Amino acid sequence: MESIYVTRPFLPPLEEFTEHLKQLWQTGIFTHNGPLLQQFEKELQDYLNIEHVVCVSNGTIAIQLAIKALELAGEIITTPFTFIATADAIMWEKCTPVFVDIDPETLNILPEQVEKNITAKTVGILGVHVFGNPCDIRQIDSIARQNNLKVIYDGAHAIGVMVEGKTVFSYGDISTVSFHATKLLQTFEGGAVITTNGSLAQKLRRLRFFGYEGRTITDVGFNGKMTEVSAAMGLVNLKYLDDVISRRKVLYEKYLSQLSACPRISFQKIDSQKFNYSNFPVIFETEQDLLRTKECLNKSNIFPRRYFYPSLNTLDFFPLKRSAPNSERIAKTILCIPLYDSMDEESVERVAQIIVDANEM
Ligand code: T4K
Repeated sequence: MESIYVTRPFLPPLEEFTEHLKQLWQTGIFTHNGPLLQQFEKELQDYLNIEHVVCVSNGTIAIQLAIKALELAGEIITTPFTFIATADAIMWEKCTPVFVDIDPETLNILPEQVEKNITAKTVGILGVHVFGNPCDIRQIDSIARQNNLKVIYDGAHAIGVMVEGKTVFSYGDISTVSFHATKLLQTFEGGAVITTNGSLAQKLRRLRFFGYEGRTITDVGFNGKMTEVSAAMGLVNLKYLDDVISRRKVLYEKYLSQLSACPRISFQKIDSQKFNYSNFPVIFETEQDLLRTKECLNKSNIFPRRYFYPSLNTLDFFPLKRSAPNSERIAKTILCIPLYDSMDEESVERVAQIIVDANEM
């Protein structure tokens, strides 16, 4: 029986990608703000209807670049229910993550917890749009304004998501996204830093490229560039992004209709005008239920993933210790089940049936 993984990358028609490779072979330009990168950034800006998209080598570097560009030094309030990269980026930039609890339904950081944990050392808020579900942007932006804090949104999963008629990336000071192989828009590895602020965008471009402004070195920068091969993949895949999202919607709704009959599981509450169906997380009543279900799926060669486990506030190497009961409980009881555009509907039915059977009692 063929294995079913939590995700598979979207693959465009190979000839559309090799067409771009021919150009690379002709020009010999592989990196350094080349023509394909410029075109990809322009097309992303048009797609998102936003002024500034700065592509980088991955979604982790994107967060680091955002922290650097905003010159944050101190405590950054963030969620413990995220991929480790979010908190790693904070630590690599010599800031301290302050983990505050999440809403157990939306799975996103709670604005009232953010507000409660602001101290004289707080310099910023790093919200994560978990599984593409937008944070409570209005409240977070307003808390930040009142307290003179910067806001970064880690939108690693959130390409294509809209809030109040605008891309989710248009809120806060800077948003970041990942174009990793496992993401809806993939460039092998890749990511972007997105802002509506022109001078910040210029600074992000400088920092991405060793601190150069033209031929002059003006800042301490680093190497965060995206290659032309990645940009080529992005250009091709962007054309298919809406189709990918539509296909995932069909599969997502199929899961939802089949699994809703199961009284012992629940689902993420989505708060978005236009969602992207980036994951299908299932929340169990207990960790035992999760482990039993996972074992049943594994026996049928189906490999879901425990995104995100453990809750980051429980890891010893983060300096500030805080409890976050909602996040700790959710991290122990949530499982992302397979969902990708090339998955067939029979496989969705099979995965859902195994979950229903494992939770009948
Ligand atoms: N912020 C958030 C909230 C994030 O979730 C992430 C990354 C980031 C920031 C940082 O963005 P990047 O620096 O990664 O651009 C995966 C991804 O590596 C990671 O991008 C993602 N989030 C995280 C949630 O998941 P793993 O350890 O689960 O990946 P892996 O290799 O086990 O892959 C999962 C499944 O995908 C496999 O079962 C098979 C399939 N797969 C994977 C790869 C790499 C493929 O079919 N082809 C592939 O090339 O981390």
